[in-house]
Amino acid sequence: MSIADELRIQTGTDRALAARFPQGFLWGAATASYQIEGAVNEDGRGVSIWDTFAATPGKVFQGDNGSVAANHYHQMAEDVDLMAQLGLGAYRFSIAWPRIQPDGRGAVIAAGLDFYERLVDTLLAKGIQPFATLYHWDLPQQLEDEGGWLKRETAYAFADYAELVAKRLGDRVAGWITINEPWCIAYLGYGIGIHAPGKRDRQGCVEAGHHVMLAHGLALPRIRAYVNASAKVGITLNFSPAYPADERPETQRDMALADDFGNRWFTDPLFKGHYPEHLFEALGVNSPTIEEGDMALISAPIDFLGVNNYSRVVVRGLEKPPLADACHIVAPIPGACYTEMGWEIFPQGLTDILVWLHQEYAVPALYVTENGAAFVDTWDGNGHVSDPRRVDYLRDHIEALTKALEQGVALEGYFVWSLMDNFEWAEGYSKRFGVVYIDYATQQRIVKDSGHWYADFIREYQQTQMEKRA
Ligand code: GCO
Repeated sequence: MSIADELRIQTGTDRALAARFPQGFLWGAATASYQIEGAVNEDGRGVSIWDTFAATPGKVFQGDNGSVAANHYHQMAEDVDLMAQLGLGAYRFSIAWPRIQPDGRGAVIAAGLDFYERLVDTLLAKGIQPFATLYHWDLPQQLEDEGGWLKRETAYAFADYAELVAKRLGDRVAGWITINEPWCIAYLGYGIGIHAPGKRDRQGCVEAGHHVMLAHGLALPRIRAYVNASAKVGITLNFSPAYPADERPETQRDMALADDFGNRWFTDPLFKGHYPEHLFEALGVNSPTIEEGDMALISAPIDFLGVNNYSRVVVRGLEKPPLADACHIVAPIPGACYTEMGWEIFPQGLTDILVWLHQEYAVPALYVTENGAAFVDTWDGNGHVSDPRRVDYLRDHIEALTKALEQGVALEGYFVWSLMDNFEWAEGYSKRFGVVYIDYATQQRIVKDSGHWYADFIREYQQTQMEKRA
């Protein structure tokens, strides 16, 4: 920990910040199956689209893949111990569909369900609430071979899979997230092809987006049928709030386009039961095929919305209206600070997106299900990884949450992305997001300064809660 950090803690800044959070606020960390588990050929796991994509030359940085990753499949108990040491109240993980159903439907692998059951029980034994994401991008390859998310059938297969997981874990999992980031699945995976399955098909991209939302809608009642009364069921979306570079009318116009594309594409159907009016036209495509009843399924009430936010975009209007995904995004922004992902550090964006969701959609409950930063971290070979910029990032974003709470936002928890360094999709292992460092050569875990800071902060929070009650 740096001297500056120590001083700040001593002077009570973090304590005062911690005291501003309400009772019962959940402090957690998040991961996803393909990014940490490894063990891709074990216990009958089927092939996922990310195995295939990563094996395709040129798709992932340096040809990295998730076959070993952070070896979490084998070090799960140790990882849960670490979470307990950090004092986490909740852990968000994802379930790998191909571990449960190697072909995406039919035959179920007992060992797959057993693994997640062990994880859930190990968490509960340590007093950590399990939050399970059912789909964080590792689609069984067999389903992709049949058309993947371009096909409606995939949504029905997902609902069957969701039900069988809920049947097994429904009595123990506190939070259920059907799908992680439909926008990334549809646009990055089927639109521009920088994520698995690597398709470049503009029309297909909006069809895929609709089928992913349908999957969510179909799965909701099937999950609810098996979960206990206090469990919450929701979905996680990613947000990139848009800000104007100037006051020209062209800028206002393009900002609205960027907002429809980056934010409203999935919140409008979820909470208003229709897609943004001009979105598909603005993307230069036709509306996806929507069957009768789809929008009612998609907009059925959820218990919470998961918000993933890392950054924002600043838009400068072009002379002629661009396609919604081709607005001029100002970069770099003069004077701004960036993470290793090239994402601007802009905590106010997190406040704004939470307040907007509250005001625009009256979302019943919100969790920040991902927020964090990649920096170049170096391990000193002993017990220390100094990452002062991540400490600042986390503190500033946690402070941004208090500004949303003050405006009446029903925010119930925060999950830092990520618990540990992991396979950062197309960036491979080149980007480290963890508050725990992974030495990939030895699979040793080293808590970074940011992890120690987060643990201290959680402790401060708990103490202030106790004092309030006394
Ligand atoms: C996402 C994914 C995570 C990423 C993280 C950093 O939000 O894109 O959910 O799996 O690793 O966001 O890019």
